[in-house]
Amino acid sequence: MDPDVTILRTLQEAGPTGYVSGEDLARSLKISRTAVWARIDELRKAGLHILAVPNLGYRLDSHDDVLIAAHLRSRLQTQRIGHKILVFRETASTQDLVGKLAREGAPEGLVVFAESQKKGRGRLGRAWSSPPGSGLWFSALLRPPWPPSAVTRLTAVFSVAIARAIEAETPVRAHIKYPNDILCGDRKLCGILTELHTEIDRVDYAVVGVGLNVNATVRDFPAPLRSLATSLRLESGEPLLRARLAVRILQELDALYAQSLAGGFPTIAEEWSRRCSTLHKKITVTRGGTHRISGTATGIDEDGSLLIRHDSGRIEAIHGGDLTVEKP
Ligand code: BT5
Repeated sequence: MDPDVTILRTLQEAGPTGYVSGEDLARSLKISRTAVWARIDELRKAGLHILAVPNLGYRLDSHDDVLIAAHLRSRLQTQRIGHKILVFRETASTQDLVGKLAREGAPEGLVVFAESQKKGRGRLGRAWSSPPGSGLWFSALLRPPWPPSAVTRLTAVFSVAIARAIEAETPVRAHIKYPNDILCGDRKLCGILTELHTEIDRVDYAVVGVGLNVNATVRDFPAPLRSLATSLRLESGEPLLRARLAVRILQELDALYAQSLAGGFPTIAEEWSRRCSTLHKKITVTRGGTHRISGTATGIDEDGSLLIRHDSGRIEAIHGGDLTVEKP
């Protein structure tokens, strides 16, 4: 195991007030005390606050809002998601990075975070605003053994995982809006982007990107977004530790993804429906700019497609598109 992960796990196990001696760390890692010191120094340079007190040892101050791969890894207990984590200070788009690593053969479960993105994107080439340090901008690599038509499930799995994590870690009440948004009231808190690489009738890989506004203030958003977007901080009135939230999201994702692989997607679809604010309402879905489908949203099917009941009673399954709720 990565020595940084072992060091951080040991410091976490000692608790917020406990110290671990350099000698104990050196013994369990089978390296010298000087080498332990060098690792700790690197972790400090990366932004972690680790106290060193003579005769007591090292203590981790858990109130740092930094994203560090070893720190995230040390707190995860997952089967698949996050077995490898990379964190970049700045990148064009985490989607592109993960796509490139996928083509080079990276295994499922890789997660890439960036503190900021220069070319963060949404669907259909739309821009995603990703200013430094204010949110969680990450992409995960998955290789589900599903036909391409079933991959919309992933967007639902991610939506439920994020909604659960927000509920567990914050006082904010968020809800899902089909197909890929998490909102607070009418404002967008999070967007999910599922991109696929397919081979005839199977998925080679899927890259699922998450943009979640965590500590953004109004000024962090570009002017046109200020009336449309929100953040967990704006909603709850206080800043949050992004690493803590990230760990919770990855933990929930791991459990839900495993459940969907084991045939348990219908239960996830039920939870998605309970958390979705746009069901049982008259809606219009616009696809390809002009193609409109109107009816009542009733749920999602086993592939993650939205079920719409037309006035005639006919049920149609659709995926993608932009949804608007009709005013009564
Ligand atoms: C999405 O697209 O909502 C998917 C966004 C996915 C972003 C993540 S960040 C990590 C990974 N790397 C990437 O490059 N992308 C993914 P869509 O439904 O098309 O919504 C895009 C629209 O959301 C834009 O046209 C804006 O109106 C709005 N928007 C842009 N930035 C926003 C932000 N930070 N918060 C709220 N809304 C935003």
